[in-house]
Amino acid sequence: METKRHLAFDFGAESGRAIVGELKDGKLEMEEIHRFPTQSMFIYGSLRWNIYRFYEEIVTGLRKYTAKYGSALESIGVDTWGVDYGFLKKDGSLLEIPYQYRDDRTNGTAEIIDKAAGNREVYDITGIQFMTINTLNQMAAVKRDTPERLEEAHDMLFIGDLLHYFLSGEKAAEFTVASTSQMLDAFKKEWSHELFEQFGIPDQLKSKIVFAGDVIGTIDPKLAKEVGLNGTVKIVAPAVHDTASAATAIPAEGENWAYISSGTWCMVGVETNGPVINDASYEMNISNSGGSLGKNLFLKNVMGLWIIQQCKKAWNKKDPGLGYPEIVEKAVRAKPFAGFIDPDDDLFFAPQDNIAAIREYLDKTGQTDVDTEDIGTVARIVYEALAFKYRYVVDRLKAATGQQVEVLHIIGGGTKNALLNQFSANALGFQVKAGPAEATATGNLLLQAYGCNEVNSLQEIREVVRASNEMEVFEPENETAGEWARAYEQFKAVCGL
Ligand code: ADP
Ligand code: LRH
Repeated sequence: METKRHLAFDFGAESGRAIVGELKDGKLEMEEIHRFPTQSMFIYGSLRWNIYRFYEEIVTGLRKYTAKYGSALESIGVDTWGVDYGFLKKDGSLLEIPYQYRDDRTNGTAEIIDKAAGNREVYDITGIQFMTINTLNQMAAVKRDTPERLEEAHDMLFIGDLLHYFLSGEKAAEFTVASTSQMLDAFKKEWSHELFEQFGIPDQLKSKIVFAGDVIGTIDPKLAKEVGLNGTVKIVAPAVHDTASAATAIPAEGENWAYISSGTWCMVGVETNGPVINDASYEMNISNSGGSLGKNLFLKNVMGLWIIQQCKKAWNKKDPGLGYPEIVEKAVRAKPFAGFIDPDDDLFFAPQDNIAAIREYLDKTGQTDVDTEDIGTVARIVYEALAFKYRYVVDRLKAATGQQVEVLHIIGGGTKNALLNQFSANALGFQVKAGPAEATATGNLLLQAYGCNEVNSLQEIREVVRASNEMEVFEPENETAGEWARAYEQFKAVCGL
């Protein structure tokens, strides 16, 4: 039988990778052929994404593919973080360098949104958690500061969609990533005409919505030739939102499970068959992020491993060789429950110096005796805080949906941290199943395979994921259960939750 290979480009906020996938006997064989840092840059006094470098990394990935596998490739698909976009001018070129969602231009936009449309109305339409990173906030900033840009812009494409456009010339907004904008009608799965009108966003920015598995186009023939590809290479939309591609690849069976897509952000959620928009979900500020193949991702963003990434940057100035495994090792040896922080405090969103931010948080909450010079202590505080926050969010997801949760699936790069997996089981008091670490690329590849008719349903996709990956199981530790329960109460008290 002819081999069909797919190539996933998965861009995270910290790193990106190109992964080849091939379905064989009900299993997905994967190979990473290219990895590169992503990360944003300061330019023109603002934080932006170097989008043409991302494009070049894709071209490098394609070259590495042909060097190893030859000229035949069935399809490619790109997934990235949500909310960020690029504007195109009428002639199809980029209007400006795309902004990074942590840029401070969105300061003050929460008030603008509430005033213009009313938070409850925005939530009832979109079902999306209020966060200043949302595309709607970015639009409010553009309208306030540079309204002429909105007039000049002919198209708005999310980062992954923009990369698909660079590769194929086709303009489309994939549903899962478009849903993160807070500009989509969650039930109709279409742009919200009301919100576009209320915010004065021009209609031309409503790019055509496509769904995961749809064939968007083909790689530009000149580019294909340049990198050594032969014939037509399809661009098949994965869930362009990385979290939704990752959720596709949750190796879950049955009901009563929750998940964490663990990376720069930790997205804590349950899967539902449709949007859950009610008083409780509004009060708790929970998102209904679009899922693939008809699913809805009822989830909350937790600040995630971003905090430790930023600490690592600071530690690496003194000790460039310090990697994540060494940081985890130091945390293992540090004293438990030395201090408590709320990972979602604004202090940690975009600090100049995250260790100073942790110090400030500890001081303002009266925890002045914690040694923030000690790497293990700081890392352990962060990992414990994440585990506590997972517990806090899972309790809220259960309350808002009435769903039971008996097992937690953790997927994504964060699963490589066994200590955090164990802490999560301890904080939640039930079993944690960890893996796959490359869930996002796995989901991306299997959605491409779905688009090429090699698998036919979400159920089949998850069977393939289970057959192809070993999960690591973490049970709550009985001997520390009392300590974790007491510490959780302390965490909530200190953090005012
Ligand atoms: P993103 O896609 O958002 O860039 P990833 O899913 O690649 O993020 O996850 C990266 C994070 O996973 C790192 O910031 C780090 O905290 C964690 N991580 C990766 N490898 C390890 C490891 N070997 N030990 C502990 N943590 C790790
Ligand atoms: C995770 C993620 C998350 C979004 C954020 C911008 O990578 O896509 O789901 O909220 O980035």
